[in-house]
Amino acid sequence: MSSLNQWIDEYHEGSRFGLNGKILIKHKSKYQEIIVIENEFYGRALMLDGCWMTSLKDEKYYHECLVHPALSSLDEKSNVLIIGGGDGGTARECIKYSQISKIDLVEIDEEVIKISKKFLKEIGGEAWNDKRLNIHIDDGVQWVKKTRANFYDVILIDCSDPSEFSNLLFSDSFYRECERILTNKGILATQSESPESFKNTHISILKSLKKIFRVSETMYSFVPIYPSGIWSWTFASKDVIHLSKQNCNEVLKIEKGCEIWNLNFQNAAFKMMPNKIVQELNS
Ligand code: SPD
Repeated sequence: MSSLNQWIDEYHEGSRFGLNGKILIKHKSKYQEIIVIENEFYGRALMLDGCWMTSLKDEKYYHECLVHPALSSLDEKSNVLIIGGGDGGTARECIKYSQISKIDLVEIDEEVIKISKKFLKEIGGEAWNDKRLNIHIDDGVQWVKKTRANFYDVILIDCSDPSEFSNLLFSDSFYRECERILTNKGILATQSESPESFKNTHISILKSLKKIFRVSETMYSFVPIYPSGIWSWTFASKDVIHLSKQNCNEVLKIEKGCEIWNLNFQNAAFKMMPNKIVQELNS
């Protein structure tokens, strides 16, 4: 691998988002091209098929927002399903909750896990050694289909942007299956793309979840290395959800240990829907 610094860009609809640095690995798996680069400001960063996924410096913006609004507000959270999440960041945030007894992480591409463990080991951290974490190399859509009804208390969808091989993770049929395997008081949390750089996909996810679940709420924050920076996460349930209930000691302790997420941040983030999105959802 070249020791010279070079630019690696994510191209997105006439814009590009680049990081400069030394490429540590460039590997073609059965599913996608995987690159890890070492950047001066963001540290090591992972790119899959031309899209930035995460970096050591900014990953907490993403993983803390996907996990804590759901887990901190739930009373029952024994069984957790993570779809995707092969870098381990989502699992790392989950293991902070003592009530969780089992986490199934279903990642289609084994190479993403291997490369993350080797080059980005801080992201998964202790999760990789946690007895509650069960890794399954499988297709998330198939996994959900073969799971019995009312099984998971939490489903966390930590997927890439829509593409030929991830499209189904954004479909009504998949969300319906998720609804089926979720417990009655359970919460589904999904990254729901950007209201700016992925506006149509964002609106389509929100409309689907609103149609299929009794309640769904979206929060907005930033992921600096993603196209346009502004990002969203949506939380849905068959029951009425109270996403601001962080009142037990464990949650207060978790809140103190977070870099980005806290209750105030979350409450504000749920009120950040840009008006153009509000209007399109109402039209
Ligand atoms: N534009 C990139 C969206 C990717 C979301 N998933 C990131 C995976 C981090 N665990």
